[in-house]
Order: sequence, then structure tokens, then C-alpha cells
Amino acid sequence: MISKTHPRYESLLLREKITKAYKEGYLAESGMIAHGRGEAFDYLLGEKTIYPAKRAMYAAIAQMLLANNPVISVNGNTVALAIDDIITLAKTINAKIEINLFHRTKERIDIISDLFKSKGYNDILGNNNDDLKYINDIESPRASASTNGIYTGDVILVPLEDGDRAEILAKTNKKIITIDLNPLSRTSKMSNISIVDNIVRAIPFMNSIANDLKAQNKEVLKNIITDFSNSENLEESLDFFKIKEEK
Ligand code: PTJ
Repeated sequence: MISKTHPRYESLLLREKITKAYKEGYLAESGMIAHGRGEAFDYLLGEKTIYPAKRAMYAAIAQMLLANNPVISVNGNTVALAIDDIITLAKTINAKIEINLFHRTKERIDIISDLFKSKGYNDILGNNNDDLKYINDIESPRASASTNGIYTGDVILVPLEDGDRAEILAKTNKKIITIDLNPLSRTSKMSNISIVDNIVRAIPFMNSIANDLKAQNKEVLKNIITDFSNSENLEESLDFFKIKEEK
């Protein structure tokens, strides 16, 4: 039990979610290391949602609202930290949710599928009964793609990845959106829209703007995307990382 008065309460709470998910059997061992890396970047960012991240999130929602078949890909870490907000987002913008694991095992897929079902969400893709295809050139179990989901999807949100997939998916003409605290990661560089923010702040922010954007006409959404440059936005994001303490 973490005391609410602890100065690092929020951060410790997230660690608790991560370790609980590991004990429940659905978070990969290396998911704990990935979380630590994210923590370090977030610390340097001041644990705040920066302006370039907000701009990227407007572009991301616009892109998903214009899509024919938008899909949110979830792994162990994403589920541990943001399952409820992901379900809300998927319902609001009419996107599918697909489980896609780097360290794929039948057991982890079953546990995650059951977690979604326990939340009343029964349409999860990528489960063990799904019709899975395999995307060429991805040399890991992450190549698996549901026929009705990532395989045929045109806009795919891939939070917290490790870079072996974003590039290949982007080459297949899909629009790739990521949430990654590391603006220098391969995934951030290879995606069309990279949101440099903690997923626990990003998905709630996306939910807070989704209804407003849904009410806009298509031209407004297209303009948001045309005005967005991922490389410039990543450059700007880097400027927010503080390696010197403010006096
Ligand atoms: O569940 P699986 O089997 O699919 O495995 C998932 C992990 C996360 C283990 C796998 O994708 C992996 O090893 O990822 P990496 O290479 O550690 O990359 C994860 C990226 O997410 C890193 O750039 C981290 O900085 C970033 N990250 C970690 N935690 C967060 C984050 N970004 C946003 N929010 C976070 N909370």
C-alpha cells in the first residue's frame, strides 16, 4: 500500500500496476524494463504533457476519424496502464482493438482477452480464435495481424513498441501513430504521427478531444493532418527534455 503523501505517489502507483500485471501473467518480463525506460524519459520531460504532444494527438484523432478501418494495437504494458481509457477511445472514434504481442504466448493472449471481456468489451481482435495472417518482413510474433484488424486496417495506433513493426507497417501504406516517451526511438521516427507522452496521460487527453473533433467536417480534419509534420514535431519535442535543473 503506497501512501498518498509520498512525493512520488503517482509514479509508484504505475509501478504497482506494472508489477501486478506481471504477477497476473500478462506483462512480459521485459515489459518492466520498458516501463523503467519510459519513466526515465518522463522524468526528464517533467511528467507533463507537452505542447507538441497535444498537437500530435489532434492529428492522431483526426487521422483515425478519417480512416476506413482504424485499429488500436495493445500489448502487455498498454493493457496494464490504460485498458479502460483505451476501450473508451475505441468506442468514441469507432476503432477496433487488437492484441499484438512481441513475446506472444497463448496464455498471455487468453489473460488479456479475458480482461477485456471482464470490462464488457467482447470484440477484441488478435485473440487465439481469430483468423490471423502474418505481415511479411516482420521477424517476430508481432507479425501476426487479424484479417479484420491490423491486416486490413488503414490507420493503426501502436503504443509502446520497440521498432521492428512501425517501419514495415508504414511501408504497406498504412498510417502509423505511436505513443512513445522516447522521441529518438525507431518507432517514433518511423511513424507518421508520434506522440511523445506517457500513455497514462495521452489516452485520456485523446478522449477529451475526440468528441469535439468528431463534430468537425472532413475538411477541418484533413487540414489538421496536412499542417502536421512529424519530423518537425519530434525536433520540437526534444527541446522539452531538461538535463539541467531549473534554478
Ligand atoms: O507485451 P509485449 O510482449 O508486446 O512486449 C512489449 C514491450 C514493451 C516489452 C516491447 O514492445 C519492448 O521491449 O518495447 P521497448 O523496446 O522497451 O520500447 C518501448 C518504448 O515505449 C520505449 O521507447 C519506452 O521509452 C516507451 N515507454 C515505456 N513506457 C511508456 C512509454 N511510452 C509512453 N508511455 C509509457 N508509459
